[in-house]
Amino acid sequence: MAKRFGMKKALAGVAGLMLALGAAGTAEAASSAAAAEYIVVAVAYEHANYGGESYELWARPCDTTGTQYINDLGGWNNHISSIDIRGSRCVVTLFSGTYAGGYRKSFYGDSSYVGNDFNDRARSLTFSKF
Ligand SMILES: [Ca+2]
Repeated sequence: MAKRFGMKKALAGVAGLMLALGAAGTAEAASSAAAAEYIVVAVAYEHANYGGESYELWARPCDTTGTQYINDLGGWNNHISSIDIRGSRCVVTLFSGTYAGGYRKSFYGDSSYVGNDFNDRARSLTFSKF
C-alpha cells in the first residue's frame, strides 16, 4: 500500500478535511466507507518542485461536485510550496486566511512553485470545477 501521509501532522489535517467535508467517523472509516466517492484531488508539498513532506488532499471529484472547502489546513498551515493537481477539471484556490479568508490565488494545473506571494502562506483552500 502506498504511503499516504508524510507525517502525523498530515493525519490531523486529513481528519480536519473529512470533518470539513461532512463525512462521518474517523479518517479510517471515511476512507473505507467513502472510498468510491473520495479521490486524491491534489497533493500539496512542503517544498517547491514537489519536494519534502507531502499531504494528500481527499475530496469528491471536482467535475461532479460543487465547491469543496478545507477551512483550516491545521498542521499544514503556512507549509505549502507546490501542488500536484490530480483531479479532472479541478481548480485549487489557496487562501492566506482560514475559512477561505484573506488573499487568494487559484491554480489550474500542477504548480512546481506557488509563487513568492503564496509560499508558506496558505491556511485554507477550496476545490472547484473549471
Ligand atoms: Ca514550504
